[in-house]
Amino acid sequence: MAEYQNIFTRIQVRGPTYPGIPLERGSWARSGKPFYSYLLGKFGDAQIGPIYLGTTGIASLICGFIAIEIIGLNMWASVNWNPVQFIRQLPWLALEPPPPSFGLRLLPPLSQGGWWQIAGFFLTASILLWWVRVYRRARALGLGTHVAWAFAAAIWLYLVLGFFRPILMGSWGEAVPFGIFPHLDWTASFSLRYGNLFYNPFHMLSIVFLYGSTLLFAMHGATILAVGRYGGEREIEQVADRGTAAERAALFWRWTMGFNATFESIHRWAWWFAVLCPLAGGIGILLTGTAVDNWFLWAVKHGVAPSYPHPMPAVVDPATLPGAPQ
Ligand code: 07D
Ligand code: 07D
Repeated sequence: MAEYQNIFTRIQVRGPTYPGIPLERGSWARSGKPFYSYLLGKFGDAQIGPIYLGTTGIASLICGFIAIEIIGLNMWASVNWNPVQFIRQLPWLALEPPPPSFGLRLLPPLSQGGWWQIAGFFLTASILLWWVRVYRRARALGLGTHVAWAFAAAIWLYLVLGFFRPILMGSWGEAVPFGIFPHLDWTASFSLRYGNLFYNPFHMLSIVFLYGSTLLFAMHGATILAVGRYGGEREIEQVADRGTAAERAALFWRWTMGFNATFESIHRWAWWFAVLCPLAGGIGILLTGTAVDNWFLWAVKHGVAPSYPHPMPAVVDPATLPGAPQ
């Protein structure tokens, strides 16, 4: 039978707009009179606002704006301030970190990584301030801080890529450039330089959790949509008080695979899979070039990849011989 398989929400709840629970002292007032949007209601809650600006939120937006501004203006300058070329070439433009010769020097010349450092500083400040906002808003509402800690896992990978690992390697030149395709080129050459990241067990684990997250998300989203007709999307009540929806959903999975998650545990599974993806990934990146220089050779050494016989005698690189031209 035909089923509703559309991404758009079917029902939009309307009534008096909801201002939210009273806030503790010291909080900012919420801004903006709430209103309804039919179009946004197709994707989520139709009520827009009120929004909480707050000190860290505003500071984060300002820092983010400065970072994007520095990145954008540098990219624009790199095409001689030509607006058409800026738009046309945008995905290929970059703001690169300092060259390796500068090591960990702070503030090299602006055109040689100085701007990259300043932009990185403001982007990082913006992300960290946004983290504080997420944490504090959760606390103000009496919530757990699960969202903040999940966000922290992503920030961990971000900081490993652009801050912790470059410091351990002694060079900002190890960090990721700003730019859409340039950061993909960096990713590919990083893998090549360190002997194929596929053989890094933490890259493997990160992929497990990435793929696992999509699988869990698909199973969970589908299950809840399937029992929506029995009120299944009232998930939290059904953690403790299994209605017919929860019973049916559970039985479906017990029938098809013999075991089922619960309305509580599935969210714990989802949270851990999502968090472990960048957490494991960050460990893998931190080890690369610091503890392990070539993941393929590492894998051969540990029996993960086969070692091939050497049909040719080893040749010494003439450049390393005494008397070789420098
Ligand atoms: C859907 C939520 C919305 C977020 C979006 C991203 C920006 C960047 C800035 C032009 C799922 C907003 C993008 C603000 C604009 C400038 C200077 C989240 C959703 C829509 N990557 N990456 C992308 C970032 C790294 C890799 C896209 C950021 C590592 C590969 C986008 C970071 C490595 C591919 C993007 C970061 C890596 C991408 C889509 C930070 C290893 C793709 C992202 C801060 C992990 C894909 C052209 C998306 C693509 C892609 C942003 C880091 C690899 C531009 C902000 C260094 C292989 N990355 N990335 O939807 O299409 O995320 O690239 O660390 O194939 Mg990346
Ligand atoms: C980037 C966390 C930081 C993001 C933050 C967000 C803003 C903007 C704006 C809302 C994504 C900040 C947001 C500033 C907000 C708006 C509008 C999370 C980030 C804080 N790989 N690979 C991974 C696969 C290969 C390589 C992870 C698959 C090749 C490198 C993941 C394949 C080579 C790195 C993964 C594959 C290579 C990775 C990322 C297949 C390239 C990493 C997980 C099928 C030739 C990263 C250990 C993640 C990592 C990473 C998947 C292949 C290189 C699981 C499926 C062999 C260098 N790869 N990869 O959550 O952690 O990222 O590695 O071929 O650094 Mg890989």
